[in-house]
Amino acid sequence: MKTSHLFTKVVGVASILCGGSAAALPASPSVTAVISGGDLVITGTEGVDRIVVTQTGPDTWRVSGVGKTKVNGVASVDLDPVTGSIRIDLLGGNDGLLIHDGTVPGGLCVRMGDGNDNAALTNLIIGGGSVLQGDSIATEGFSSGNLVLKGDAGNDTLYVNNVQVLGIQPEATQVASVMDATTQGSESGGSSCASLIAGCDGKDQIIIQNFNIPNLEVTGGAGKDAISLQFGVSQWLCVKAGDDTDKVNVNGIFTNMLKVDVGSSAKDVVSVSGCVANCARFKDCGTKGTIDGAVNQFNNWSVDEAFYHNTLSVYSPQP
Ligand SMILES: [Ca+2]
Ligand SMILES: [Ca+2]
Ligand SMILES: [Ca+2]
Repeated sequence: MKTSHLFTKVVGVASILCGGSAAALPASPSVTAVISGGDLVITGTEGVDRIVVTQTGPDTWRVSGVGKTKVNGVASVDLDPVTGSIRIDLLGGNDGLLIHDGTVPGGLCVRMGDGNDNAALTNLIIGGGSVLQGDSIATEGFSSGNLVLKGDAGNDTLYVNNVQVLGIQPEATQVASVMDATTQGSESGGSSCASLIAGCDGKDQIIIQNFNIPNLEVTGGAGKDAISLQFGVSQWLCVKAGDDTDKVNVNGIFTNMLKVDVGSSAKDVVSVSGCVANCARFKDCGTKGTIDGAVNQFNNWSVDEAFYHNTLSVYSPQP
C-alpha cells in the first residue's frame, strides 16, 4: 500500500514538473462549456453553479463563472462558432444563471435541475436560423427556433425579459388543434411547436415581460406558484398553474388564443387586465378560485363556473 501511495505521489509531482496533463491531477468540479456540432453545450455540477452567458461576437459566446464557479477550470471562456442551439443543464444545487444580450441561431434549452435556482433571460432573440442540432433538442420536443426553460424541482425563480422567439408559425387550423391538445395535454406541454417555460415542482416565481413568443406554454407545476406575464405578443398563450394554491397575473397581452387554467386546489387567484384576444378561456379545476380584471377585449370568451368570485371585465366588440 505504501509503495503504491508513494508511486502515485511521484507520478503526480512528475506531471507538474513536466507540465504534464491536468488529467493526472484531481480536477476541482467545474462547469463545462463546449461546442458540439455548432451547439453551445453547458453542463453544471451537482453543486452550486453560478454563470453568465452572453454573445461577444457574430458567432462567439462567452461563458463566465461568478464567485467560486469556474468554467472549464478557468474564470471565463469564449467559444465559437455557435451556429445552432444553446443547451444548458446546471444539474443539482442552488444554481444561478443569467443569459443576456444575444441572438441564438437555433433554439435555447435550459434545465436548472434540482435545487432552488434563479434563472434570468434578458435581451435575447431566439431562432431565425434554419439550423437546429443536437439530440436533446429533439427530446425536449421543440421545433426550429423555440425556447425551453425548466426550473425543475425546488423553489425556483424564472425571469424572462425582452425575449423574442422567431421560427415556425403554425397554420390557423393547427392553432385550434394545439389549443385542444393543450386543454387535455400533460403538464409538460401540448405542442411540438410551443415554447415552454416551466417551474415544475416547488414554490416557483415566474415573471415573463416584454416578449414576442409565437406559441408559449407556461406551467407552474405542483407547489404554490406566482406567475406573472406582462406586455407580450403571442399567437397563442397557455398558462397552467398546476396543483396547489397559485396566483396568476396576465396584463397587457395581445394574442389570438389565451388560455389560463388553474389546478385542483382551492382559492387560486387569477387577475387579467388590458388583454386583447380573439379567443379566451379561463378554467378552474379546483374550488373557490377568484378571477378579476378590467379593460379586456375578447371576441369569444368563457369563464369556468368553478371560479367562485368573478369580476372579470370584458368588452366584446360587435362583429
Ligand atoms: Ca448545479
Ligand atoms: Ca430547481
Ligand atoms: Ca402550482
